Amino acid sequence: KPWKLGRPNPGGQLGKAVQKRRGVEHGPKAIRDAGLIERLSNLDYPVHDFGDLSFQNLDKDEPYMQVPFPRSVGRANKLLSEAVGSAVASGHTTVMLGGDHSLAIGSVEGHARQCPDLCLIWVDAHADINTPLTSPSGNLHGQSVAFMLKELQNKMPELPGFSWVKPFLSAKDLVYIGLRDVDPGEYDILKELGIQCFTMRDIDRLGIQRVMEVTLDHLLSRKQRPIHLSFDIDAMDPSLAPATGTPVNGGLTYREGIWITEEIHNTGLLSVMDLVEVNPVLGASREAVEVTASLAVDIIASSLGQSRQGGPIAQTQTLKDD
Ligand code: Z70
Ligand code: MN
Ligand code: MN
Ligand code: MN
Repeated sequence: KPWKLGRPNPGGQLGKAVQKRRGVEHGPKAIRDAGLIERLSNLDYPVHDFGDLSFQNLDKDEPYMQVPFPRSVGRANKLLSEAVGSAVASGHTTVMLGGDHSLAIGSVEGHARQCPDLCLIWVDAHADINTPLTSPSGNLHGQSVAFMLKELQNKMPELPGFSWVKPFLSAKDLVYIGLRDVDPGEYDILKELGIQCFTMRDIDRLGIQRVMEVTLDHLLSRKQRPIHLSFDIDAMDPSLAPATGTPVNGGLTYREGIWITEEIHNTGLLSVMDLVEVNPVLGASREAVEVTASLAVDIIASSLGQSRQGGPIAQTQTLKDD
């Protein structure tokens, strides 16, 4: 029985693939309710909550090929891009709460306008690198990265609503962590572009410490530059993050998730992070929603410097050396 957030469950009666995921727009409220602002305030930062952006669904927004609502999603992302861009420009380390992962298009684009040499760490069960032509579902949350990559420019049709997005990221400036549900067309793109991917199998093989070492070396060894962390809560194991649209078994443990974010924090280079795909309508119980939102708060706080040892961590050293 779906938990109802004190109001009728808008997704409950609807069977179709897109509509089934309704409710993800309530993710930010659930994350705030789980205490995000208080937790960040404890980290000695002045925290400014810019509040929610309001997005309108456009009336005549016919699917393009099989992509639903392209103009509305494109317009929302343009607004988000401007909001993230101005937050970064005014010197904030910025946290973007979703919503679904298509919002990364606007978030990373707005960040890149301010910081053209940024690199991107995509933590997700999914690669979200389908083009509208390879996508099995049509859903834009499975295509975000394809809009960003220069190398995919000639594989992207001109989608209504997205003419403002010009590809801005090179494949070498992107690393994936946590993949375990990759579509055939995505696999081909990842291989062809030689993108650095750490699937769950790689994490099992190498351990998360080594994965992060190689990730940060790959992105930062040539030069120090701003990091964009795009964290899809479905990267975490569904036992820890049940309230999400596309749970996939065999995900990150709590400690792997926190290790990733601690290591990113320790670079001192985190500039923008996204936390997306918390869907309070899909939790099987109130508790399922609360554990998911509370995990999201832990991931954000850890990315921004909350430590497990009561003080700052000197890189790859033991407690006594810190
Ligand atoms: C599938 C698609 C996806 C997130 C689901 C699923 C993609 N690869 N991404 N949920 N965050 O439809 O493209
Ligand atoms: Mn999704
Ligand atoms: Mn995703
Ligand atoms: Mn995902």
